[in-house]
Amino acid sequence: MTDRLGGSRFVGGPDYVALSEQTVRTFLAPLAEVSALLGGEATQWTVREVGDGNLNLVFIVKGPKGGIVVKQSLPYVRMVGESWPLPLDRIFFEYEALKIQSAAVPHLVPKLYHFDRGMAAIVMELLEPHLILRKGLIGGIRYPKLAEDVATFAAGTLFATSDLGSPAVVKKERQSLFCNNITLCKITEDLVFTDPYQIAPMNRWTTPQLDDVAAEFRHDSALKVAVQELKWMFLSRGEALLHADLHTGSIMVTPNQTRVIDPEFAFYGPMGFDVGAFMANLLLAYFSQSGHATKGDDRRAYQVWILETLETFWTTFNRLFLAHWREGGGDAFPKPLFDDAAGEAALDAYRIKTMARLFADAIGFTGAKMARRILGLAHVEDLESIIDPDLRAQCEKRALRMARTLMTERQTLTSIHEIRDMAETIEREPVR
Ligand code: SR1
Ligand code: MG
Repeated sequence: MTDRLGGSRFVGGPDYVALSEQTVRTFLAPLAEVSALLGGEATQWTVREVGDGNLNLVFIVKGPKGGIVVKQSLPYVRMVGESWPLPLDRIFFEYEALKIQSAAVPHLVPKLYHFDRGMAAIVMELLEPHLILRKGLIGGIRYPKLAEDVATFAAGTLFATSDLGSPAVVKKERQSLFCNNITLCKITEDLVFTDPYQIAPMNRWTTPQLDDVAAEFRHDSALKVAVQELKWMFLSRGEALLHADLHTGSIMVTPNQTRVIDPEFAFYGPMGFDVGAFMANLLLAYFSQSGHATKGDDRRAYQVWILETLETFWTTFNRLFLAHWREGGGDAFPKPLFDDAAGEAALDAYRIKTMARLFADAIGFTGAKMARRILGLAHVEDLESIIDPDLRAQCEKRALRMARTLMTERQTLTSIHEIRDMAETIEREPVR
C-alpha cells in the first residue's frame, strides 16, 4: 500500500488489526492497570464506538469501577475511505505530543494509560461528562474558563517547546522526531493552504450560492500570495511543537474544565498556527449563530460571549507567553546577556515586538483556517448543521469575507479589538 506521496510509511505492527466493539475487550484484558481501572471481568465491560472525527476509531469502554477511551488509527482517512491510505504511525506522534504537552500543562490534557504502537492504539482517560466544544458552541452553551484554559495550553506548550523555553539539544531531538509526521503535515499543506484556491477534486461548498465567491478566491492573486506566504511559514518555520489541529473539535469541555485532545498532526511549526486555529473556529462558531437562532433566542447575546472569549483568549495568551519568556529557560536570549537595566529594557521591547509579529501570523492563519472549512474538503458542523442552504450560505459568505481580510491585511491589523469590531461589522452588514 502506498500513501498519497507514493512512499510507504505504514509502520503498524505485523499483527495490526482494526479493533471492533467485539474485539476491544480482548485487547484490553491483559493490561493490568486498565483492567483495574475498569474493574470486574472483561465480560462485564461495555464497549461503544463513538468516533465522529475525520480519521480514527474511538471506543468508550466502561466497567463496574470506571471507564477509559481507546483511540486507534485506521490505515486510511475515515471520512473518505480506503481510497485514501494514511500511515498508522500518526498515533505515535499523538502519543509523543501528549506526553510533552502533559509535562507543560498536565491539567489540560487527558491522562495516558497505555500505548501499543503495533496496534496503533492509545488507551487514555475517559473525559466525562465533557462535551466536544464544537457541539457546545452549536448548542449556545457558555464556558467561563475556556478562553483562559486554551490560552494556558497554547502559551504553556508553545513556549516550553520553543528555543525560548527549552535547551536547543532537547528541541532538536524532538524536532527530528516530529519532522517525520510528513503525511499529516501534507494534509494540512494541501487542504488548508492550497486546495481551496484551485479547482481540486475534493473541494466542496454550498452550491450554487457560493459558486461566485469560490471563483473569486481562485482568481484573487493578492489573496493567493497572502495564503502562500502563510504556507511557506508553515513549511519552514519550526518555532515550537504545535498541536497543529487546535480546532473546537479537539477540545472537550464542561463549564469548569477544559481538555485538549487529538494532537496527531503535531510537528514543529509556526506558533501562530495553533493560536489562529482556535480563533478561526471561534469565529466560525460566531458567524454560524444566526443559523441556530430560535424564536426564543436570536443568539445575539451568545455571539457577544463568543467575541469576548476570542478577546480574552488572545490577551491571556499574550500575557502568559510574555510571563513565561520573562522567566526564561531556553537557549535563545540567555539571561546573562541582558543583566543590566538597559539590557532588560531592550530585550523587553523586543519581546513586545515579537508578540505583535506573532499576532499578525495568528491572524493570517485564522483566515486560512476559516476559509478551508467552507471551500475545502473538511467542513465544520457549526455550519453544516444549518439545514437551509440559503441561510447557511449567508453565514458562510460573512465568514469568507472576514477570512479574506484577515489573510490579506494581517500586517495592518494590530489589535484584537479590531478583529472583534470587524466580525461585528460584517455580521451587521447585508450579505451581497
Ligand atoms: C482528511 S483529514 C481532514 C481534516 O481533519 C482533521 O481534523 C484535520 O483538520 C484535517 O485537515
Ligand atoms: Mg482530530
